[in-house]
Order: sequence, then structure tokens, then C-alpha cells
Amino acid sequence: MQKVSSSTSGDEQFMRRALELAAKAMGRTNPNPLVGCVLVKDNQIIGEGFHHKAGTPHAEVHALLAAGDQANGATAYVTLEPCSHFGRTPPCADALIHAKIKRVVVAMMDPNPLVAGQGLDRLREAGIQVDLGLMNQEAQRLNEVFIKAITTGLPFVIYKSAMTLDGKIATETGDSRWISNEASRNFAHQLRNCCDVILVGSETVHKDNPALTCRSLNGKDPIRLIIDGSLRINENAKVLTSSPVSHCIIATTLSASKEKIKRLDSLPRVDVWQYDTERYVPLNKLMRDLVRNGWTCVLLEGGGDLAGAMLQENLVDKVELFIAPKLVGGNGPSPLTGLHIERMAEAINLNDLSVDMSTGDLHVTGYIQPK
Ligand code: AOF
Ligand code: ZN
Repeated sequence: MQKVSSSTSGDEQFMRRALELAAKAMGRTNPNPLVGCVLVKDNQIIGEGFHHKAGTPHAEVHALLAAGDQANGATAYVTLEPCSHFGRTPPCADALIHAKIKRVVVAMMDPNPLVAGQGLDRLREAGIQVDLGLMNQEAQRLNEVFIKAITTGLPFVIYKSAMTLDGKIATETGDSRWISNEASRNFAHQLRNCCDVILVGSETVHKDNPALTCRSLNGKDPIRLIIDGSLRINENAKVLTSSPVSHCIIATTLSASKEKIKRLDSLPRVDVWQYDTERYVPLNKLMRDLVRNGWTCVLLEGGGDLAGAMLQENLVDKVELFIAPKLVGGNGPSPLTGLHIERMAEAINLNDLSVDMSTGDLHVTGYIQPK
């Protein structure tokens, strides 16, 4: 196995490897976290593993299996506190104790109330040295989706949009193909691949008739969620008739026609969720229903009314904006028509900005600063 030179930053190297392993399952473990584990003895990796999918063995189990008897006396580097509960799998803390691990280095505590420090306690009680907090920020960032969902019951929502440098999502005549370049659009498909749900409003379905599938290599199609308060969706819309494996959910209200609900509900892989409100779908409630179904990461793709309403209701966590170096002027639409902030002092602010220009478009990523 891999030999790593001894140095004071040895711990960090192994934890970095554990984080790297965890990230391999990006978008595949929800509603579970991304977890990586590296077992080290005499400065040499003797086993490693990561959590692949909810319901399957945890990272520690894979690593212990790879190490076999060599685990006796080894140090474990785990990106998340080993679990202490019987869920779909038995507690990893017990597995580490049983394998006679000597020291456990943990990047972050498990925010799952079923664990929340109890895994660490159990290890310490068994006489194992536990060091908590190495690369904590990286681990928290990696598991931003899990942390949001398990602590709030709401999904992690990423708002993605593309616009021109003068803030337009189409020209005056409504032409919008294409704003961002091909590399940016490929990245957007990668985002779809990592999310559970892709969310749009009925206006977007009406105007663009998108398929909302993931067209990246080995990609998975997210659940397609359409917010359509009056159920005006065209029954020939591509989201209903094209046949990816994923479901299409239409969230509607009491304003919807009963007959149309019945017809749509009877289509293969189409479900209508009717809320007992008039005209407007209760967004917070809908988001909570997604988490109840195990869908914890949502990609919000528009249109402007829905995206604005989601922002206004504090339901958006992260923004991925692609800004093309193009100017079109005039009265073309802007991306957030549904957001109405009257005073600049009350604007929604973004934190932790990063900007990438490698594709030729400006790709801005930021986190919504909580109010
Ligand atoms: C770990 N290592 O690799 C993962 C952990 O339903 P279960 O049994 O898979 O339990 C899921 C919970 O276990 C999850 O919410 C989180 O608290 C923890 N996930 N823990 O020690 C892992 N995936
Ligand atoms: Zn576990």
C-alpha cells in the first residue's frame, strides 16, 4: 500500500486523503453524509474506505475490512465522528474498538442527534485516544448538505443561473440560447449529477420546455420538481413525456383541476403533490417534504419568480452564477424577478465568494449570508 513520508503534518496528509476518499461519493450518499476513513500503522496506509450510498456499510467498515488483522494498534483518520447507534448498519465506534484501534483522529462531530458526541465518548471510554477537529472546516464544507438537512429538516438549496455581464437572462426578443459557454453548461450538468432534486417553476417549463435531465457522462438524473400552483403544465411537456428513470413531481395547490391531477398522476413516474393552499405552493413545507423523502440537495434553476420567492423565504444556501462576457441591453429579463428588496441596506449578501474564470465565463460561487 501507499507509503507516506513521516512529518509533523502526517496527520493532515492522512486526513486529506480521507476527505478525498469521502468526496468520491459526492451526490451519491444523501441523505447520509460523505465519509472517508484511512487506517495507518507505522506511517503507512493499511486500509482505506468511504461511504458509497445510504443503507450500505460505513466508511470505517470498508477500511477495517481492507486492513484485516493489521488494524490492531493502528490510527484511524475519519472525516466524521464514528457512529454510535444502530441504524441500517451497526455502530462504527464498536467496530473500531473491536479491531483494537489505538487512536482515532476525527475531523468533525456528527450533527446527527442520534450520534452527537456519543461515538467519541464510547471510543474514549474504551481507552482509545481521540483527537477531534483536524481539518474541521474542510470536513464541514464537504458535508454542507448533510449538516443542513439533519439540523434543520430543510434541504440544502443551490441556486444556479446564467446571465450576461449586464444582468440579462435573455435579449429583448426573448432569445436565450446560449448565454454561458459550453464548458459552463457542462459544469451545470455536473451540478445536476450531484443533486437529488432539480427545481423549476411552471413558467420555465412553459417557455423552455426543458427535459431537466443530467447529460454528463455516467450522470444520474435528479428528481424533477415543478412548482405549478394552478397546474397549467402542458400535458405534452418534455418533463412528462421524455422517459428518464427519475420521477417528475408537480407541486400544486387547491387551484388545480381534479381531472388534470388524476390524468397526470396516472402517467408513469409522474406524481402530483397537492397542498391545501390557494394559488401559491407553500415553499417551506414543500422543502421539508423533500427531506422527509430522503432528498436533501436541491438545484434551483429558475425561473426568476420562483428563484426570487425561494430567496425571499430564506430557502437558498448557495449560489452558482455563470456570467458571460456579453452585453445585450434593453428590456430583457433579469434573473431574480421574484425578489423584491426595496432598500440596498436590506440586500441579500453573499459570503465566502470564489470566482473562476478558466472557462471564459465568470463563474461566481457564494453562500447566502443568513439574516
Ligand atoms: C459513520 N461512518 O461512513 C457514515 C456515518 O442508516 P445508517 O446506519 O447508515 O446511519 C446513518 C447515520 O450514520 C448518518 O445520519 C450519520 O449520522 C452516520 N453516518 N457514520 O460513522 C459513515 N456514513
Ligand atoms: Zn458508522
